[in-house]
Amino acid sequence: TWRKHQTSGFKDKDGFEREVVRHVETTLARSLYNCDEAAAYSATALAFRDRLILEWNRTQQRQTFVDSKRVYYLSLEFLMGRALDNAMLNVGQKELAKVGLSELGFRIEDVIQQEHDAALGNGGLGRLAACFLDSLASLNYPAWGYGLRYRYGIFKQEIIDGYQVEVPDYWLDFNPWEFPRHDVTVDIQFYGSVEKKTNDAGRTVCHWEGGETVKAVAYDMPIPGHATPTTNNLRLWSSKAASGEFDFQKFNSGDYESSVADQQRAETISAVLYPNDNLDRGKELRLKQQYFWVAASLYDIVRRFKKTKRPWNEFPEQVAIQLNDTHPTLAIVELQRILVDLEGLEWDEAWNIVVNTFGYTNHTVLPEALEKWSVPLVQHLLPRHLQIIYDINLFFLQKVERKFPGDVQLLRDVSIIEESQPKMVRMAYLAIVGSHKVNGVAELHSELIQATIFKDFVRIFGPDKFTNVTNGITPRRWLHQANPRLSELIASKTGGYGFLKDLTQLNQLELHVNDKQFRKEWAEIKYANKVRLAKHITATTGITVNPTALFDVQVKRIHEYKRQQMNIFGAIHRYLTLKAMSPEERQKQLPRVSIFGGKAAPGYWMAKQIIHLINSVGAVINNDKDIGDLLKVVFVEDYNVSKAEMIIPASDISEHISTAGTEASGTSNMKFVLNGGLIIGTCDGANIEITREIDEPNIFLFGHLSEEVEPLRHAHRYGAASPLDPDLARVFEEIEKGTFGNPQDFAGMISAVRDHGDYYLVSDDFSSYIATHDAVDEAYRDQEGWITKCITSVSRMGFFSSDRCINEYAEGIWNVEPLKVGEHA
Ligand code: 26W
Repeated sequence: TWRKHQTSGFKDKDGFEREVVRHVETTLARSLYNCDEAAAYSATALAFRDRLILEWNRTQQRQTFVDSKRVYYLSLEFLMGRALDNAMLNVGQKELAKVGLSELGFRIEDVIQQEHDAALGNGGLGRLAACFLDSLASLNYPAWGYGLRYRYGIFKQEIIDGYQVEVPDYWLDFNPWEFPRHDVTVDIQFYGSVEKKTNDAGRTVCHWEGGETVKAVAYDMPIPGHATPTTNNLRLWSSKAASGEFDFQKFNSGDYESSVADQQRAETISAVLYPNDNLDRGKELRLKQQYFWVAASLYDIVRRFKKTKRPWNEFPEQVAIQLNDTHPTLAIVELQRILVDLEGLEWDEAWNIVVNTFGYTNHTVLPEALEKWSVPLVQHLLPRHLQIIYDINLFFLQKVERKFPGDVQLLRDVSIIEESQPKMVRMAYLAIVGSHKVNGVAELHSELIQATIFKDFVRIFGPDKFTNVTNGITPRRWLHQANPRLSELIASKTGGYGFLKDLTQLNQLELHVNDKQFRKEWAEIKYANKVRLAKHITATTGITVNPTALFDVQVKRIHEYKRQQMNIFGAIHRYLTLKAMSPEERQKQLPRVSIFGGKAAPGYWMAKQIIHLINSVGAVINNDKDIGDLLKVVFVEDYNVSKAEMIIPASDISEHISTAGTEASGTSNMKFVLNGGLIIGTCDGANIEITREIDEPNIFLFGHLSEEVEPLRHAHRYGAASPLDPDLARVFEEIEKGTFGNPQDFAGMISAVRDHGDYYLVSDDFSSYIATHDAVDEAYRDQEGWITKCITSVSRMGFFSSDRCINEYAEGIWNVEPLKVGEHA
């Protein structure tokens, strides 16, 4: 029915083909006779883009006309992946495109594969932002995303001789999905100084003067909702020299080089995504990126509000801004500056508006990830903002002093300014003080931040300011697009594709859990997905894997807290166990493929060592004649969103094995279960809520609990810990013998566990990890029982849709409502 309102789709396959041909012949200036798959992709994408932009325009008009409250999602990362398949499915025209392309001589799968991922993010936080955009549009919320248009996204990973090598990801070569808005620009100021002046009313006002100016240019990407005409906007800012292409004065005076240098300096701001995930390095260029993006976005938001001519006190009724972690926290300061310095509001009135506008989401408890900026750096780059931060802090500390008189320690602890050498601005504290709601991303995580890093703020502001919104994922991309056959099978049992917009409808599957034909098709689909992945593995690594083996997958950023090292130690242990068996005994073992994927931050030495060990272990095991198909170890190069879409549907068991209390949520855990895979995991992040939903018999949990972690670490520090796990000791011995290459290469990984306090408790959890993997084998031998677990789990995953999650934000934090579409054309 929604398509009745949709006026911009292709009427039929012929209409689609005409548009493709037109783009091939005119936009791409090619003849149909030398149109390869790349050109077919470009033309198809352009044809769909034309359609999307019409709906985009209508959506913007509708939202302007209704003028209800809008949501602005500020994120330094949007890990979008490919757009074409998603666009075709969301507008409901993939079938038509498939027929049309085949009549033109192309297979739609091959055409889709031509697209370069938009990889403007590191991992979980960036992909979450992308899922949120999909849900916001699909649910018809008036919402914009704001980010940076990096020229280089996350690097491409190559594995050379077992080592990670980073290659730049230049993705803008041909990007049909963006619309440059050369008329939408904002001048952004840096450096300079602050002058105090008295205005006509006798009031002191601060002027931020001088310094350097850089131009922000808007690039818009249409975000189509699923089965709705709503097409929202993702606005990404690109930096340019403010004075045009050259500074003509410098140019004319013969200073050609420095005029080019100025231009390049400006363009550097949006040049590259910082590849650190969960590590704050305090680089000046990163702070420049943050302010550049935040200032441009706020200017845009304020400009839109001012057009409505409403009084300032209505700002929070019209605007909700969500801070995706602390990266955009300067937005709080910038809005206060706009209101006080530029719009002339009183401090308190302005601050009320600010606090009621912002919400802050925390995504990590790792102390090394909590952002701090040195006061001298902020002073230099943003002198007026530093003054405002000091004032915010002063008024906040006065409030604390009134509530807890004489508690000097508390004042020191909660101060936005850390009294260190040099002094530091604690961005999370600033974000809490400047927001009306603070949320974590899974129940355990939200409890932990309230009990640990933010506990003083709970005392000061009361518990209502803090809340939980458990993460979710979009079932459109992570089921329908990634696993079309499973989606179709589910639709055949649940009465159509309604589950894609109301994921709780999956619960109807449970009625069919004993249906023989259904179970058979279910198993066939999983097998076909494994065959597809097996082919990719062979094509890219030369390793042959048996698709009937148990596929055991861990794909995510490489980090010690995620414990890929424990996984590879476990694989070595399995190898040693197999080697010690007689050939007869070996015959009875279950074949397994241990699949890894993920990028290490370029400067993260230990993570790179882990990748090297995985590859070195694979090189030995995969070529051991005694082992054959019983164990393969594979590292899939360059894990990204489009690889995830292939890998996740092919998994039997996936690993979510972080040290308890360290993984805020995890979102791939949800994707794996939704695609009919089971989980081995710790009691951490969203694993806990997944267990609650799908029930304990359907998940393989192991390891110490989060409340046990501190006592164990303490024991390690004071020499009171249990001795090294004997199986793990045996693994270390084998590495040190040189079985997997030069043991020197892996000495750091071993000593971190054995000699340096085992901070991530690899040894403490190792025996239960191994035992639980044995339980996985046992369960997998019972194929019927396994399939029952998988179907039951999928049927109970409704809670983890990002639609549910976005509705919770909308109700509990933003106070916005969906816009009824079709009413105001
Ligand atoms: C300052 C450097 C930096 C960069 C990125 C610090 C921290 C980050 C992110 C907050 C790290 C991140 O991606 N966190 C992940 O967020 C996901 C979405 O909520 C969660 O599912 C993951 O558990 C969490 O690690």
